[in-house]
Amino acid sequence: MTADSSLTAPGVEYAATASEAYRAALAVIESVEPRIAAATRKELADQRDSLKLIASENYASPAVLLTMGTWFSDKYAEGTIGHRFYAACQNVDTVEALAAEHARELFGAPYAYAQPHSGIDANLVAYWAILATRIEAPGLAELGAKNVNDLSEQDWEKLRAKLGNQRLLGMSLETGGHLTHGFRPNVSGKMFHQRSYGTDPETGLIDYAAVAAAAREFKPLILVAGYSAYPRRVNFATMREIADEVGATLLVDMAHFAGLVAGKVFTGDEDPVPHAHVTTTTTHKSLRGPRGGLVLATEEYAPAVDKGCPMVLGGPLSHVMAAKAVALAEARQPAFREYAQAVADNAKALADGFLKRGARLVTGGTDNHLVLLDVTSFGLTGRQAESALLDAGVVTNRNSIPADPNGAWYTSGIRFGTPALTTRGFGAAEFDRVAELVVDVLKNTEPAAASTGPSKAKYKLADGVADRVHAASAEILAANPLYPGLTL
Ligand code: DSN
Repeated sequence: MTADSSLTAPGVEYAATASEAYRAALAVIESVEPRIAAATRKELADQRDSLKLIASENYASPAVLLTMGTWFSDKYAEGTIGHRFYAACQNVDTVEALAAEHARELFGAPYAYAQPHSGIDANLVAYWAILATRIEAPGLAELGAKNVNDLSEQDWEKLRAKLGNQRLLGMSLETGGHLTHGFRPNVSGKMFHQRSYGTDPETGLIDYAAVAAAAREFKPLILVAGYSAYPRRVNFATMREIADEVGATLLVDMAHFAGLVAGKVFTGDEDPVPHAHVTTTTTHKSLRGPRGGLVLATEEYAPAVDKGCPMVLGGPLSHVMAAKAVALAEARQPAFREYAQAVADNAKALADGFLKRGARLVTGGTDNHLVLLDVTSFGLTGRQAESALLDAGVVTNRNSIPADPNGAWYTSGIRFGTPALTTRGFGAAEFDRVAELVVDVLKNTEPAAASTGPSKAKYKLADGVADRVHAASAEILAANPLYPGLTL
């Protein structure tokens, strides 16, 4: 085994050992439920054979994936390191402490919490930690109590009402914010009075003066920065100034771009960690780890974040925390910086490839890992474009664009991301070819009438195009294999 588990050039020994491990694991699974073994093999084949451009997906290393398949899965460990509600958690403590240590070192954070099961969980932990620190603790002090259980029913009701009556300002969904930033279908929208800031309708960029004006007027307890479909960088120093001016806590959700922060592509004002009070992330997107979340915090918020379980979370997934530690160790290797820079360079190459072929991009380009294509210029909805691309083996997701005429279900955009294919070894030339193939599909797709009238989902892809694009992408994919040397 080599210490460098880089996926694009793994050592021969690494690939051979991983192959043996997977063959053995699949044989064991096959003996119990062969259909699951077959689906697992098929998933690898499908991932190997498609152009995966979903901005929130990646390919974790065999070391990360294999770490999840162990007996740590069987252990209950509610509580936190050294303070568990169950006995015999000494090895879970080791794992959780290592994951937190790697996260602190990688991101330069005073405190890290490795338990969240997802990005939504990480944000919930963060919200409740902020509420506990800023509302519950002073409320208890005012009432002369140390613990919520010491309050009378009447005082507890008053405090609960206060906890449930706070304000949150975040980026609007249609300009790239996330559901967990206070939107009604998500619990965050039910917990908080929410307002949104958007982007400048002309440039598509965040207008910091408008954010400041909204913050002054709304006076939120929490200002949320971060996005899942905004193709530009954010100045977190300015966001912190805005938060400080109105007495808000700055929460940055870096779920999408954590890999660019870890890889030092985003530094200074663009690195959220030194500026935010609390930073949340997923671990499986550009960070290339297992599915899960992390919370980073200043000393002020750390004690409340540390109570994430049982405050908000169920028992920690110790096997996933172990895999987070492995992935974070990988992200601390020099090769990860090269990877992160390539992710950003490749996004630019993809954007340029679209622009030179006449496509329209939200904000006119990108300077992070994602590109948002406005498919109305092809006369299509996002849903039609997504389906036609999938027919040709190009895996993307439809996404709203600012002032979207087709709403959040059909949408008018397609979001592309470079983290996954960069892991396979794609460079600028390959991403330019990807842009060419995507434009080929979209130019040859037309909306189609449905029997009940025109439908925003129906489309017709011209004959032969899917085969042509499949054949062209098969060549690039073969030249950049997924898990090279891994045979089942
Ligand atoms: N599903 C993630 C994304 O695709 O951006 C966010 O929840």
